[in-house]
Amino acid sequence: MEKKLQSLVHSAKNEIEKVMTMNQLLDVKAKYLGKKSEFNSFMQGLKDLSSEERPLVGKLINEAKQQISQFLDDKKVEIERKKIDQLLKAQTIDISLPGRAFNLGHKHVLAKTVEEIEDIFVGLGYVVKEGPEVESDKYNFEMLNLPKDHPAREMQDSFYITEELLLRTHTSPVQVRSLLENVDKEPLKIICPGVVYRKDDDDQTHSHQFMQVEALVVDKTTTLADLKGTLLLLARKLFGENRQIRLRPSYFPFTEPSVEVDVSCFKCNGDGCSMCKNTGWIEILGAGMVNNNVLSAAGFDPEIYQGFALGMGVERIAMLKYGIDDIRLLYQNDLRFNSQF
Ligand code: 2NL
Repeated sequence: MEKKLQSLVHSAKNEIEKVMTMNQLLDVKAKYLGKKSEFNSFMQGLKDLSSEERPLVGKLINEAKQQISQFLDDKKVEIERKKIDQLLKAQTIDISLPGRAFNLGHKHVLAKTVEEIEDIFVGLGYVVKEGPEVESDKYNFEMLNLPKDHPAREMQDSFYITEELLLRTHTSPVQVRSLLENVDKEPLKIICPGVVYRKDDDDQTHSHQFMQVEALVVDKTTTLADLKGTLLLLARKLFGENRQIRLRPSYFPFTEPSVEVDVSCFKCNGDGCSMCKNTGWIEILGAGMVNNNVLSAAGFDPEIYQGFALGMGVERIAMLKYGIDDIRLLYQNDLRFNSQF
């Protein structure tokens, strides 16, 4: 009996080892442990044994059954693991495929230049101020020492909405508003970036709409020396630490004295080249000490207060910095141009 069981376990083991699929495994299980199995006939035979033999043989049969069950269970685990391995292999992602191109947008070169200028002044403690683009004749001209019949109005011909309303020709009215708001006459340090309009024929270097940044400082002790120091710092931050500046006398109705500011050529270092038209200098902005009439009109006593102001065209700064030769490129939204910066 024992021999018979042993050979049964042995042949079950052999057959289970050869099994490849779940169905085959079920067949083998039925063959060895099912109702019509040899095993079952051993169980049936137990009742014919004596009461001494029955527990001994029963134990042997049980042990054999447990062994066969264990072989079947192990095989089942093995088949399932193989199936998962095959699935994983079939589902691997081919990471050698090129990815899809993703176009990330970025700031326009003009916006970048405005922010760069803002950052320089904010670093010096200035506050950024904005105001309306549709202005009154009073704030845009009269408060800035440009009365109605003044010949200097010719320099800033505008787009009029009514006799009294126009598109601002500079951001100076924003500064006038700040002076008027400042009833306690606190020291003032502001920059005013924004779009301005002038009736002009568009060409390579002119546009009827452009961006300006103006700066204004008013205090009791502000002098031309403060203006020069600020201009030198601005020129070096924008065009390189080795730059020098040069001030030339000029005229603006809202400043006295007025200056035109040049920076030493950053291409030839002042030796003379096509960029600076062989002069070694490049004009970058206009500035001056705030005209007494402007201070008075805004309620600041020029005997007590004085200040400086400067104004620059952002397009001009951007064109110089990035070597752009036509102002119109800045407005055409051509990605071939925009994506270069
Ligand atoms: C330029 C020159 C300038 C100012 C703007 C200003 C403003 C006030 C008082 C006095 Cl409230 N001045 N602004 C002064 C000098 C020059 O702009 O070429 N801009 C494009």
